[in-house]
Amino acid sequence: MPQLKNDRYIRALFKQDVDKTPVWMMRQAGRYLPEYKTTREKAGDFMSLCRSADLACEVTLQPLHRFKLDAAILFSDILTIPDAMGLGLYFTQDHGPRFERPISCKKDVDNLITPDPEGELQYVMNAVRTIRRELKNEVPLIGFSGSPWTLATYMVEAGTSKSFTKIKKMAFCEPQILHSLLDKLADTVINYLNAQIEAGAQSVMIFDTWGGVLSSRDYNDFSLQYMTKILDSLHRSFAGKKIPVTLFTKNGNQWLEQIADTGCDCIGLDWTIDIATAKMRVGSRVALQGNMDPSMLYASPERIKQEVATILEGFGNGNGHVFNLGHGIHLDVPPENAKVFVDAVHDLSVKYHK
Ligand code: 1CP
Repeated sequence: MPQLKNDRYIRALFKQDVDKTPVWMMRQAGRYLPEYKTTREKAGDFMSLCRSADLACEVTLQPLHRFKLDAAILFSDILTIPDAMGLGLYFTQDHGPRFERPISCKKDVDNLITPDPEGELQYVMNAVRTIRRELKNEVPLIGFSGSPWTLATYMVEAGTSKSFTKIKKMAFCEPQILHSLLDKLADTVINYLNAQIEAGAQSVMIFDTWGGVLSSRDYNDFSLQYMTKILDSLHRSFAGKKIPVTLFTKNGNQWLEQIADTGCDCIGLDWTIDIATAKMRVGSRVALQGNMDPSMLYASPERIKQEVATILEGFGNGNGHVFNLGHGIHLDVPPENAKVFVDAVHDLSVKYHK
């Protein structure tokens, strides 16, 4: 296996020495980049962009041509899984995802197909293979999936939600139906992420975007236990290389200790927690990813640099920090500000790695 030219991101996830703190941005490929909009127009619509290995590869690499990012992330979406399970994904005018056939009863769950990652989801694996070839071992490729709970919210709510009433009604009135859905999703995610690793993903991340809407008692039952099941069955090394896994529960700060107990390598932090506090609580056990407020990218270059410096100082000396935003980059952020951010992480972090 050829060596990565820049392996800072992988080394940081294993808490090994690095020369600078590695950085990437959630949603780094997307609508804030004019070149993304051009490629998306060429593709016609969002899912056609995801289904074309060449175009998905093109947009994956676009942010890497502009910024000195330490990792690439597969261009795809978490909703490829429910789509492949037969729910009929489509995007409405305002780009919100919707499903033609949402889940509302036991029969719907029983009828779900278990997708074959090299069948219905082969377009994702083809994108991974194409991106790996084109990356030429410059930086690692991150594969990803939604968590079972987060995928289930879209499948039961029929799209995005603010109050999550349909899925919570199912959770509290017919929990056995929801558990059978979550269990099927966990099995599907295991197959999907393992296939991404076999296709070339060098690290994987699980996005539990909506885990934070659960009560402190329900989080383990409906979200964390299924992520733990996934972690227990993922390839943790492949082709002689260890594969690090990051878990990100947005609004999940109250559960950092439990998340670290799953055996993940890294916890993704949103911006609401002080990284020094997070490090004190779990930093001896796992690496931490995060955690600048994405809206800070609207600020002046000076303010962005100051915020990066504060977060670096909060983490302090020692290994195990991957710099990132606390959630996805906003679509109206000036790309120049993203460059200021990435460069600041590299420039200002050298002193913590001597
Ligand atoms: O082109 C467009 O306008 C479509 C917008 C878009 C993009 C750029 C969607 C639809 N998905 C994506 C790409 C995407 N989605 C990536 C690409 C890799 C990257 O550069 O980071 C990733 C990792 C995702 C993951 C994703 N999709 C999540 C989890 C991460 C998060 O942001 O919390 C979620 C919740 C989704 C659902 C989704 N897909 C698209 C939209 C607009 C949404 C959010 C809908 C909602 O608010 O509920």
